[in-house]
This record gives sequence, structure tokens and C-alpha cells, in this order.
Amino acid sequence: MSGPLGGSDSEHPSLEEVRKREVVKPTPSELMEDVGTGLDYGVRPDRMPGYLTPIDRFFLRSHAPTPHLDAARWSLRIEGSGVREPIAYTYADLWDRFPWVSVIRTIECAGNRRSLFGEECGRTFAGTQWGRGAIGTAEWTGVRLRDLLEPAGITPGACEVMPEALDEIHARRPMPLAKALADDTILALVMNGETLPPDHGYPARIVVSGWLGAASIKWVGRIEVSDQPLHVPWNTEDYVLIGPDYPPQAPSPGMPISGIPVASLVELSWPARLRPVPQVIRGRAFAGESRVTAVEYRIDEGSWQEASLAPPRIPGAWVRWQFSWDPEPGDHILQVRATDDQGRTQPDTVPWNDLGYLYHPVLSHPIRVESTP
Ligand SMILES: Nc1nc2c(c(=O)[nH]1)N[C@H]1C(S)=C(S)[C@@H](COP(=O)(O)O)O[C@H]1N2
Ligand SMILES: [Mo]
Repeated sequence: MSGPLGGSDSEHPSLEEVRKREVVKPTPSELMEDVGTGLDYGVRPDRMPGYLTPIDRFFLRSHAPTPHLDAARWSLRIEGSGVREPIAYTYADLWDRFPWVSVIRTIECAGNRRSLFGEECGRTFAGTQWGRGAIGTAEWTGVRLRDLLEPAGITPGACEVMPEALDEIHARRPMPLAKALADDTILALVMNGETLPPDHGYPARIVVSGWLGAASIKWVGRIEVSDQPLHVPWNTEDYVLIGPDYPPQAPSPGMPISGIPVASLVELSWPARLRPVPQVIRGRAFAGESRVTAVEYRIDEGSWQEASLAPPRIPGAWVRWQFSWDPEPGDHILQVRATDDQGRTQPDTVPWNDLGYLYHPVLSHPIRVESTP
């Protein structure tokens, strides 16, 4: 399906469109997986050092080329039926006039693992063919969205807030007012201590904690506050769950995605190759707005065992886990399942949805153990 603004996650671009596409940062294959659109790159799960994801390998998901924006000429407008007086800020205003906050948050694309969902169903879903790499964690620094909205005078009837981008497709996605006013919904200008890189939204992007990545609009130029529910391609056609298990929310044929469900990631290539020596197997688990409370693993369908969780334990961000293993030579299957503080554990299967979003079941990770390298 393709949105009227071309903001579709599931479009097949022409060769000409592909040629003109571009991202700014280098995307070497040792660090990032090219998923074939020219714009989207996943992190390689076996190349994830430390807790934060370094910018050089933070995944990229852009529906249009990175726009070249000049911060000196940039401004951010706050307007719409939900504010008394529209207001505009310059880049300098953001640096000088507001208290700054830093939050460590994970961003995960709702389409992460879509290609694995396709393998399970024996078909190819439309949309970006993500493996496991559409996820990353950074320290985001900037201004609380609340602090930017309040001077415009939020009206009692205001109900939705929609950041809109200055890219070719004017990417936009609304959120409820309460989410926009949350302590950890921010307009970020800095990523891991560096000026926000062009591909990640320079000069400013939204970070909506625990929600699907598509809510964290990059290259923001305008924020609409509305006293009516807003319907745009990204909450009607794309980024919605369409299928028998998901009650449609008109005018969409599906259910708009908000929070990200609990899932885990093994820091090994797929399939993995290991030597038959004692070693530590590592990974991450993320539960959107919830907190990961436990990670278990089992090998070759043996009994589930507890992996240990490493600090930090930051809400809205992934947690690292590990276990020790001295594998026998041969082929093995590693399964990992995470549980969150709402008591939700990764399921064995997830219900079908037409666009292949939120695939988060227990995966069977193939591992070959051999003495020869
Ligand atoms: N303007 C704009 N914002 C955007 C997007 C986009 O294409 N354009 N992609 C969204 C999606 S689908 C995701 S998953 C995240 C990816 O953020 P990243 O590229 O910084 O990793 O950005 C979101 N914000
Ligand atoms: Mo995404």
C-alpha cells in the first residue's frame, strides 16, 4: 500500500528513484547490513560493542533522502487548533532558552525482523526486508517537547500532537497529548554527545520513548497540536496492524501501532559459527515502554535457564544479558525469551498481520560449532 504522500513503507521504488537516493554517513558492510533500498541499513548484531550503539553503526531508516538543512536558517513552528498562539523557535532559541535533558532510549523500527516473519510464513511481506538490525540505543540530548509546546498555550480541548518533517515526504505521525507531554518525550539536538548527524535528523528530531521508531520524526520543522484526532498515512495505511486479530480503527483498516512489544536479540550472526570452547554468549532485550525483568535461554530444546542481566537497567532502553556456554561440536539451536514487568513473555508465535510488523516471537537461532575456523 502506498500513501498519497509517498510515505509508504511498502512501496517498490523504480530504479531511477533508487539512484537518486542517498544517505550521508558511510555504511560499511563490516558494521551495517544493507537491506537493499539505498536508504535503510541495519546494525550487524555481531558488531555491537558497549551499551550504547555508536553512531557509525546506528541503524538508518529513511523513507526519502537525507535533506541538507541549515540550522542557521531552520525554525520550528508550533501551531494548530490545540494552541492559543502559534509560536516559532530558532536553533539558537533551543540552545539558549530551555533547560536541557539527556535520556538514554532505544529506538526500534516496527518492521524489525520482517524478513524472519516472511520466512516463517513462507512469503515475502512488502516493505523493507529487515533482519534483526533495525534497533539501536543512544543518549539523546535536547529539550522536552512539553517545554516547547507550553509557551504556545495548549488549549483544554487539545488531544493530539504531530511532529512533521522537512524531508521530501513531510513525514509525520501523531501521538496523544499525554505522550507528547511526558518527561521523556524530547526534541533531540545531540546524539551520543555529538551534534545530531544529518541522517538521524539534523538539526532536530523527536524521540518518543518506547514507541515504534516511526513516531520519532527526524528533521522536524513543524509541530501541529490538534483538538481533533489526526489521520495521516503513517497511522492509517502504514504502521498499522491489519489482520483478523486486530480490530480496525476507522478510517484505518488496521490498528495503529504505538508501544513496542518485548523481544530479544542475540549478538551473533545468523546462522552463527562458534568454536567448541567455553565462551560467553551475549545479547540485548527491549520491551518498549515496559521494563525487561528476565531473560531465559535454552539450547536444543533443553530446559529454560536464566541468563544474567547486566546494568544499566534503564526504562525505555534495552538491557544486556549473557550466559556462559561450552558448546559441543555440531549443529545447535539457541532460543531466547525475554519477559517484561507487565508479565508478558515473548510468545512462540505471533498472529499474522498484512504488513509484517512487530514480529517478536522466540526465534530459533541456528549455530554451527566447529573446531576448524
Ligand atoms: N522525517 C522522517 N523521520 C523518520 C523517518 C523518515 O523516514 N523520515 N523514519 C522513521 C522510522 S520508520 C524509524 S524506524 C526511525 C529510524 O531512525 P534512525 O534512522 O535515526 O535510526 O526514524 C523515523 N523518523
Ligand atoms: Mo521504522
